[in-house]
Amino acid sequence: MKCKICKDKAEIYLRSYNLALCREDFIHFFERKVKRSIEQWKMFTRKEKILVAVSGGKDSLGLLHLLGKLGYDVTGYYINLGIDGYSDVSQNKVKEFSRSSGIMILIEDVRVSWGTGIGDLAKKVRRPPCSLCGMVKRYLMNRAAVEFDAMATGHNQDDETATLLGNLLRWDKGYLARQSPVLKEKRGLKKRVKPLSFITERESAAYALMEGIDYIMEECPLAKGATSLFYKGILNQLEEKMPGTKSRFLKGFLEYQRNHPLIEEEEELVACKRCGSLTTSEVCNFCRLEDKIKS
Ligand code: Q46
Ligand code: ZN
Repeated sequence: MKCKICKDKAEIYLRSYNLALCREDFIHFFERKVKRSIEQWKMFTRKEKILVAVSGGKDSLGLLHLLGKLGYDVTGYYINLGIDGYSDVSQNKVKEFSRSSGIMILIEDVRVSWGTGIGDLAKKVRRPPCSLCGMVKRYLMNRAAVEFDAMATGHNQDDETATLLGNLLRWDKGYLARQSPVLKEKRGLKKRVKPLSFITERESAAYALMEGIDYIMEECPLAKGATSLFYKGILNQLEEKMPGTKSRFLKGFLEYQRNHPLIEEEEELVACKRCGSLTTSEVCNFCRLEDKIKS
């Protein structure tokens, strides 16, 4: 197969676009697509300081690499969650990326303050690991983002469509109202952006490989059985039969949401007695977790 643009040997075929591209033209296509999302959704400008959450995986490292390449003011942020056989490998990938790219990455390790990783902790407090992990990551990320203008994550189109499907199946209006590539700065939380919202998992993996990014290929072992993986499987089956389904699903929702905005019911927020972050109760979930660990 030949590249549609330069007629050289194609390296990748994108079925939903019916487009075959060589390495160079794919990289160009990918970068243009992300840049367009950043501009169309007014995510950020070159004057803003962006904190990019990285996990060591293809999406987040690819995003940090790309934003650095496009000349944005980026810093990475990595949390070592103390997950056996996974976190230390991913941290090494992150460190190596920082060394070779020259992009600074701030590193935090939950074991330093808690003496244990997220898996053990979840057992102790009897919560599903991903729900605990999500809460901890959000809190630490918000805290780290204080000196930045926005925080970016590497969620791709596959992640976003799986989340959308889950939220729709539960008719979770609160989450649906907040599902967007950009969440403006609000109530003590920095602006949150997802520049890879319209990039497929496959495109993201191809970009990381073609750009020579060394990332962790394994998935987090605690993700096993997560409903999001089940939704991804179902969406992949739909995509297989009807190419373009995921993209239409997500774009259609965002378009509808733009014309008929769901109004998020806002609970009243107060400052957490311990840490001062905004929360719905006297003491925030994170501080309550720390209290439990100490006791
Ligand atoms: S890191 Fe944490 Fe994920 Fe692992 S425990 Fe679940 S939420 S799967 S993105
Ligand atoms: Zn608190």
